[in-house]
Amino acid sequence: MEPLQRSPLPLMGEPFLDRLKDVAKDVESVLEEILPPPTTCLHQAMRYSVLGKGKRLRAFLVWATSHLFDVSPSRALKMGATIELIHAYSLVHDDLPCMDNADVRRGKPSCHKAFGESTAILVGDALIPLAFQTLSSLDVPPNIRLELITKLSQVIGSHGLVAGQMRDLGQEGSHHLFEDLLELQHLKTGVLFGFACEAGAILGKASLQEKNALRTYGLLVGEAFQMIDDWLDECGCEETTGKPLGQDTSKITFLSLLGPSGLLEKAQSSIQHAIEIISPFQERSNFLRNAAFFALNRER
Ligand code: GRG
Repeated sequence: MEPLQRSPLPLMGEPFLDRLKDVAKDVESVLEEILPPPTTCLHQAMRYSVLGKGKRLRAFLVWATSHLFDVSPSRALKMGATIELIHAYSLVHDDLPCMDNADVRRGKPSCHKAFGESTAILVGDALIPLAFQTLSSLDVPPNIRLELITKLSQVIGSHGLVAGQMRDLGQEGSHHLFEDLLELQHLKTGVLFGFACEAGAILGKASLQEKNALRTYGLLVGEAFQMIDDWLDECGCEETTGKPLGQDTSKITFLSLLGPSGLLEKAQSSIQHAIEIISPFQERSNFLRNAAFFALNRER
């Protein structure tokens, strides 16, 4: 496989990576508090699946979009933690033998490998209500809380994440054409990225136009993120990604459909488009611009 020449990181220097790390650390502390203490097997398994090595990029996107509107960091972090709980549930269920059947996640045995299959199902089942409980306790006006709850439930339901998973399992639709695969990955990956960015805007009482623009930015970043995920599955480094390579070789992926250079070209154009969309926010959107470059150039 020819090496993927990804672009140098124009704006993504140490300060950005430090900020990403700082936000991830803060989100981790919020998650520590939200999760029940490890006094039962179920609660131990929940903490095992949520805490640890996640990049927390979705939470970072909430933080960075809410930064555009001077939202208090504590609200943004709680919102980010809510999305990370949902993301963790989707990973636990996706790894199950009846789904993607993956033994390793974030550099350690996946939840069902460590705690058994039935516990892993219940971990996912318990993380969803915990996420909504967290959201419903957010210290914001009731109309904002309701908008966040409504949108999150739409995004993760049978017209969002779950629909994407059905397609991925080959239970619905087809993904032999590029457009079909794009729609599948839009549902499986994009919509949660889009919601993370829209959530920051909702917290910031942004206009409808700003909310739509930021959601579109998130969808495009999610698209490129997934393309790079497909590339890393074949050409990444196991130690850095925290999971075995080649897990998707039997699947139709962006890499198998486009080849490395076509994939890179498409991912770069999505990132370019995402950056254009946020340009009206000027310097305040530098974190978002760097997050887009990070999605493209990441090693894990
Ligand atoms: C409804 C069971 C169910 C699943 C929905 C979201 C999803 C579909 C499955 C999750 C598994 C998966 C491979 C999704 C694609 C998106 C993706 C690349 C996830 C990994 O995200 P990272 O790299 O993970 O941000 P970390 O570990 O950093 O949090």
